[in-house]
Amino acid sequence: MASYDSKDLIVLEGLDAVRMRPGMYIGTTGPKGLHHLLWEIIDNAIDEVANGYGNKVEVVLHKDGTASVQDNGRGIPVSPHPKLKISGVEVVFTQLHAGGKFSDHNYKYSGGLHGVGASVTNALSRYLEVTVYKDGKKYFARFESVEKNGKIHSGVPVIHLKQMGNTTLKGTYVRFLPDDRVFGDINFNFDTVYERLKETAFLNKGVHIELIDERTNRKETLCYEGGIRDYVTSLTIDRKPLFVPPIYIENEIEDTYVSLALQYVDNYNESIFSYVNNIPTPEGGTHEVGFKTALTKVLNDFAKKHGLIKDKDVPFIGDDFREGLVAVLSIKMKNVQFEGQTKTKLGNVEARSRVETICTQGLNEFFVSKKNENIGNIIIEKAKGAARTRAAAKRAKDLTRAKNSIEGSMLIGKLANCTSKNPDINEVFIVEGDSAGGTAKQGRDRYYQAILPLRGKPLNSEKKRIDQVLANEEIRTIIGAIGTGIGEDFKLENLKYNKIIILSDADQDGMHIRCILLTFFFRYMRPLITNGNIYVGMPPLYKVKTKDREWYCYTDEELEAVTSNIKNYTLQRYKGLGEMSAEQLWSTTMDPARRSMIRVTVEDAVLADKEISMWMGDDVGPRKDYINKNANFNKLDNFETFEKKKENE
Ligand code: 1YM
Repeated sequence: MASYDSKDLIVLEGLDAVRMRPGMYIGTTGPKGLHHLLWEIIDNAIDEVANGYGNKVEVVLHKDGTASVQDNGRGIPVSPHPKLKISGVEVVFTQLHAGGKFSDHNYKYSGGLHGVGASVTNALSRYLEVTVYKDGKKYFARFESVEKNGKIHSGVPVIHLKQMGNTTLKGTYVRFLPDDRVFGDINFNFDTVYERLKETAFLNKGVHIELIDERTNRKETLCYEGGIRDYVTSLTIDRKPLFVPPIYIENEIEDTYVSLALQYVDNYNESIFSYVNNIPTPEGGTHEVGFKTALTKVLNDFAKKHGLIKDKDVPFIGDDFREGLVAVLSIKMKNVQFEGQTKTKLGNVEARSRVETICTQGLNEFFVSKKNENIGNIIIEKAKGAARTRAAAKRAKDLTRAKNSIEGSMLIGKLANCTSKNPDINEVFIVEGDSAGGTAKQGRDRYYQAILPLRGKPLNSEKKRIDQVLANEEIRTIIGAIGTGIGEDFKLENLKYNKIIILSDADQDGMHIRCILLTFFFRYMRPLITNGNIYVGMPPLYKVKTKDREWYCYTDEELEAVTSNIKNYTLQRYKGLGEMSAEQLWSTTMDPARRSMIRVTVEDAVLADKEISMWMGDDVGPRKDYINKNANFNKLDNFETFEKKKENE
């Protein structure tokens, strides 16, 4: 049986403090804190192999509730500490912040988020055992939490480090049982451990990590020869990377090691994952600033050098180069200082210039190479899109800011407004095409119906992005006419028309225009949709005429129904609104007593939004299919029909 004496307890006062206030050392005694115990041990093992003293770390979650970690490094020092007169192993597991006390040389990058070390794991365990394989010998030590005079003492060495015989192995094995008196639940979660190890494997290229769950007989092996390159690839694999493989650079300045992997994908997000000494820095900090500065500088230079910036182009800002960027930045340095709300932001000023220098040099080298020129072009193209979006959004914003003065301005020129000033009864028809717009102007009830003709042309090309839509003069006219403003500035009380009715042809172009408008309303004026102000007008598709009667049919089914009962009729198919006379348009489509309209719901708008994304993609096949399946507003399936009354009923 193990034994200990009073002098052991004196050494351990620090650990008792940990037990008294676990929160101060591991944050919480919930699942996060529990897993923290394991991270401390894993971090030590990883530090050892990452420093080149081994290549393998094995983590086991045992049936008895213990967890164990084994590495094949040098083994924790076993010789007595010169001052404390206890073995290195005991120092590591009983002294707070023991890491680095033996030597500062190889152990320079240690220190987790709290930097507390393995002794905290010991302090919060029922027991902890260490086996060291070193210089042909096997050593063993055991620590326990013991009760003496009604007090619990943590991490007491009950078996002092002792030699157990010879071995050909090398490394360290640690096994511990978290204390159920500290943690409510001492069950390790496989997925939590797996995700953490996966991140660790990405950040430490070539290190073999094995996770074994003996409770469920699951076993996972993790090893990434490409390191953070593989990390970036895994992040971009289902997001359409614009080029492969990721750009990769690594270098060192004055004991600061920097590695960077980056790629661009076909979306508009910026995803930078940064780390310092394998610790995530989600709040960023000086190292991220250094990287961003370098990226902006190098790409601007590239664009200039290759004459990619034309006079008409919007000048770039840094953000433009980070649209669609997926990057992992990992640095290792001494004496890290964390700042910020959650202490996950790097504060060291020296990191900024070092990272900037390394990234600038590395990226320049990459883009100077002839074979990478095309990648540079792709990124610049992407950035140009971002710059245009930005400029368009700003224009739209300025426009709405100036909305009070807009009424008399040029922009509103195309709007044929109504006489009434009562928004409750007023309607505006957004009509596709100038000629149909003209017809609608003649056919309307000018007292409460306004007409806004939309030139189809600038909108119906397939490659329209929403930013280009915003830049579009017609859209800006719509914004001005509706009166509410957009985005953050939106104010429903300024709405000038209770009904906003989209009137477009029943063909692909018309469908596209409808989608663009709905997407626009969805993204920038969503309350109009939730409030039920947006409608899609339904012009008839056919006119059936006999000697003494005529019918308008709005769907193929209706046509079928009408024509099955009559003989000797003529059939006119309306290909566009423009083919109708003013009187016909009024009676079939605009007259509230006779027209059919669809009130647009958020679901419809979401669908339109998705469709627009499809349109922007390059893969024409699925896009066409999708449009044909989903974009047919005349199919009515998805819509509530309002005011559906027909002349011929
Ligand atoms: C399963 C956990 O802790 N491995 C480990 C830890 C150390 C060393 C090797 C090590 C470090 C150094 C020299 C050094 C630690 N040593 C210390 C301390 N695996 C695990 N493997 N020799 C061996 O840093 O100089 C702390 S951790 F402080 F004793 F040096």
